[in-house]
Amino acid sequence: MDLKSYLSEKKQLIEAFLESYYSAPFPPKILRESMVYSLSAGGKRVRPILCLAAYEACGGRVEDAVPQASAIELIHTYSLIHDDLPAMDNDDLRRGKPTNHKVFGEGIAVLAGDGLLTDAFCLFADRRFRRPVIADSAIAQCVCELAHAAGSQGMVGGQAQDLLSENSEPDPITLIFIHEHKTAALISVSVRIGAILAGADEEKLERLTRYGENIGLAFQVIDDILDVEGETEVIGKPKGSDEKKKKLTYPRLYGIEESRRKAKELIDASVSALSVFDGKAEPLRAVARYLYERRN
Ligand code: GRG
Repeated sequence: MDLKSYLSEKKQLIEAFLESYYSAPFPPKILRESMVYSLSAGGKRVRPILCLAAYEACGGRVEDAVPQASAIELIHTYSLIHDDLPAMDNDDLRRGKPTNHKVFGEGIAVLAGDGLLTDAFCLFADRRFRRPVIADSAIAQCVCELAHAAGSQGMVGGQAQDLLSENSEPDPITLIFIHEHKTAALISVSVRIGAILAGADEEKLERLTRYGENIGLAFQVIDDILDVEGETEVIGKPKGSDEKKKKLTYPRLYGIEESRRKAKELIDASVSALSVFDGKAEPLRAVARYLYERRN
């Protein structure tokens, strides 16, 4: 399949939706500007694309799940804005542009993140953006799973442990906790949401959960590798920042070669989990391979 066209088509659907969602002005003007600044800064849109690809693999029509998939990107963008704050990673560059607080100030950056996070759930459950093929019960289950994955026992918990582990001795159990919670939880729930919205049966949901958990973890291992080996201009954030902050990462604990081997093993496991699916899951297989080879 032509993955490049697939990714670019889905990215366009998501970006067009997000643009229209925030097209109407609301006061105070700077809050909306700040939210739209980070949202439109050009991320890869991996999480909503995975959600749409899972929806499609379970027999859904991509167009029907675009609003709910886009809501996940609001949560991801909030996490990046907060992650860059001086109290967290204190970064100046994100997605190749000055970070939100560098442009709008810390107070507005915190609130832009809060706004995106909260709006995500409003959008997800909003009847105006729900196609009749999607059941109310599926929306309720997804809202709960999404909140759990983003919250204290998911992404926020992983971020807290990440912060607490700076300058600490390398420890494999803590490393896996951070990666599974900070990064894999949101990626994996994105895949599950696609399946739940499409009304997938237990076996398909279980297989897609396994797929999501494996690529979620692989995604962060590759992110760790890119922080060492990537180019600042390509990765869109300063190279070597993990090392500078003495972060607990795969390369720090295992070295680059072993990290790459681990990432490959996780990607292979994710693709194997899809064995019960037909050709409709081809985009999910291709995305897994693309994530392994990505340069940004
Ligand atoms: C609650 C104050 C407060 C903060 C929470 C949870 C959190 C902030 C941050 C954790 C999120 C984080 C930065 C995870 C790292 C995951 C990661 C690899 C992000 C980069 O994702 P990409 O590559 O980015 O998909 P693009 O720019 O393509 O969207």
